[in-house]
Amino acid sequence: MTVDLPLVARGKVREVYDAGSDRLLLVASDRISAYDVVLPTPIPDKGRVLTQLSVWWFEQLTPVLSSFGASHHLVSASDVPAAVAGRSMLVRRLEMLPVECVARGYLSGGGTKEYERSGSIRDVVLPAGLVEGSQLPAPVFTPSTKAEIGEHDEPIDFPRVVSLVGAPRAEELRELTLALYRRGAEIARDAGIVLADTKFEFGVDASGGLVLGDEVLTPDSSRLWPADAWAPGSVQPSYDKQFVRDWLTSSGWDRVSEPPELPADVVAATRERYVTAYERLTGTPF
Ligand code: Q0Q
Repeated sequence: MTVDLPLVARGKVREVYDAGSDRLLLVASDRISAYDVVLPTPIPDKGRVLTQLSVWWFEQLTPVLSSFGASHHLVSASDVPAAVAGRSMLVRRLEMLPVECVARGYLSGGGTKEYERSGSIRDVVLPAGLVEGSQLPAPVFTPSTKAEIGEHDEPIDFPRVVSLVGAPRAEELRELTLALYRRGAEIARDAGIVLADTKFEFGVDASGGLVLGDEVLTPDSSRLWPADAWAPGSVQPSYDKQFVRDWLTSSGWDRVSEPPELPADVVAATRERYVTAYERLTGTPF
């Protein structure tokens, strides 16, 4: 079953359709990617869980958005085509800003490499002795440019953000990104989940207002770690993708050839992680 609307954009695991002059339809699939590759085996209900999680986060973050005079783009998660019911969002069409607004509360991935090279992340000097997985003294805004689909985003510094969107808006993006991250991290921690980092995308509506777009605080846009397994000093286990990553490693896959199908037990365990994350965060059954 497909969506009978013009396709606007297609990512690894999501599509965007034209739903009218001021509307888009964001559709989340059950596809999962690991090591930057889309795997051949879908995870049942992944699209539905991540969509409903975004819907819930938009509600939780509305007070923070309002305090900045900003809003979010969600119009409806029910007024959508039956073929994609539960895994799609009708949203306001925005003029998207060309900045990936990333907030990091912990040292990981590219942030660790930057710290090991320079003792800082972007323009924030960090204390000595931090290791992979360390909590940062305070969350850091680490923007990047939006790469073409399939390419890696390019890290940029704050002056570059200013050159892209102007100083007032750049400052607003940094402060709002950090405020949204802090609120998300607080809620996640109460659910036993470390929100290590996350990526927000913003746009501007017809009246020039700043609007939070895209998906929000999902396992696909964030690094989520089980809090009870947090142990700085090595790569932390991913809350949602660790079973997949470990099985792929054990399978001997070379990360270059076509990835293998996932076994049923890994699919089931991974589905359970998504459902559990939803139920712990929202306090409601999926
Ligand atoms: C928009 N995307 C992301 C994407 C591929 C999602 C276009 N409210 C909006 C949004 C949103 N969200 C977009 N454009 C205008 N108004 C977001 C990057 C890309 C698949 C899914 N693309």
